[in-house]
Amino acid sequence: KKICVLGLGYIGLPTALLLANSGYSVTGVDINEKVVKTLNSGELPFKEPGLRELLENAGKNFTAKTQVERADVFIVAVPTPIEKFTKVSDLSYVRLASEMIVPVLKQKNLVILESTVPPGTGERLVIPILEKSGLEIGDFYFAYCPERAIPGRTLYEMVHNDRVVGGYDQLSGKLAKEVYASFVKGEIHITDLKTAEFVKLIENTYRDVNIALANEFALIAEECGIDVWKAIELANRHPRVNILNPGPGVGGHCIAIDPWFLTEHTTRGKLVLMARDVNDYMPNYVLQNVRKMLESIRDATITVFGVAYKGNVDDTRETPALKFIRLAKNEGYEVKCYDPYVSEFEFELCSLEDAVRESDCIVVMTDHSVFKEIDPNYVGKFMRHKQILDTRNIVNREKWNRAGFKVKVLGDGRK
Ligand code: SAJ
Repeated sequence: KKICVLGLGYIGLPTALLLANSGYSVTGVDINEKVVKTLNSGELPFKEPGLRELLENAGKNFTAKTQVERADVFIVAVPTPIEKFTKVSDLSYVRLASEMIVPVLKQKNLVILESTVPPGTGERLVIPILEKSGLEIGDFYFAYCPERAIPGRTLYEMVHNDRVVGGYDQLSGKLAKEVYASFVKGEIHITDLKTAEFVKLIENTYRDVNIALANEFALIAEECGIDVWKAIELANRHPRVNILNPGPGVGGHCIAIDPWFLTEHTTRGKLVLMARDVNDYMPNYVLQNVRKMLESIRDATITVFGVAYKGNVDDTRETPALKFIRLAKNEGYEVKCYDPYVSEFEFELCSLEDAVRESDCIVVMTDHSVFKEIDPNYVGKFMRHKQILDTRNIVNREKWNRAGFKVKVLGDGRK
């Protein structure tokens, strides 16, 4: 059987390679020629543990192209960004991918949408585009099958997580399940189209709201002079309480976006959007803390440790670090960034030494494991003032104190 995967990004590429490794003949399609060339020369367009081995093992079962070809199954895994100002989903890539399938769509083909979309998009937008082929739904099959893998553990989770498959009709659901069953070890649950679209959105909204709650606790604790980290640790000893970690805000291409998709067609969603607001405020709050630490220093320089949106990944999409850096620069601070994972970013990235040279305060924005190993005695030698603000609670306070650093952890309740 032949499968065409449209969109070779963080989800499309691993999915295509898992299918190729399961024996399908897979064509990966991307409108970005650079991605196609990179893959065909045996290289990867981004890092993800285990992906290289999969590409090597796929051999002839996988080729990358810029054009869609005839196939039995089409999987659409293109990005669905959010329009910055209106906060409305941008479905232009989904539209384009669906239109690319139209000329090659045949009877009994199965089209699967994986991209995150507002509930009802499959039926309202995608199926009508596919029907421009002259075929009617029923002549071809359609399913919505969201991905749940977490960047950094994508391949493990793609194989081991349970999956939800939303079929337009029973047969569509059954056929889509068969495709995923070739590599998924978790359970595959069949439901209808719209429910599957909705499920994806409420999963990420659940996480966003819970992170907002942790952040709100940090803000309250700070005012009360309480260490939120200790408080959360104790609260989590309750058998039915599991509070997440406060931090500098929520980034990534899903959690900060999906709550908007969920609410774009409804009159409800106040709680959901209030959580968005809390999380979006966190970079401002980080700056408020930095301002206090730099109060008496003229022409202060800030060193940002980590611009990736979370630990141990190279992804900077929607990273809260970007908002923090922009705000800090607008106040006249010089900002230097260090992130050993990231190679491309809106602002220049420095080596560790250059980033801390003549700096007045380090701000840990990302929980990369390597940051825990940094020697405060070493970086302290380069700095003008030895101060560190840790928004992730990952540095060892005693160790940094011993090296002469003033340490502030976000939410620790200390002035
Ligand atoms: N974060 C916190 N505190 C926490 C946990 C996370 O501040 O306790 C922050 C992270 O630093 C990051 C953001 O939240 O900035 C999101 O990170 P994440 O690790 O929670 O999630 P993502 O965006 O990498 O992946 C999520 C996952 N969804 C859920 O856990 C419900 C993943 O399973 C999805 O597949 C993915 O979104 C997606 O593509 O939808």
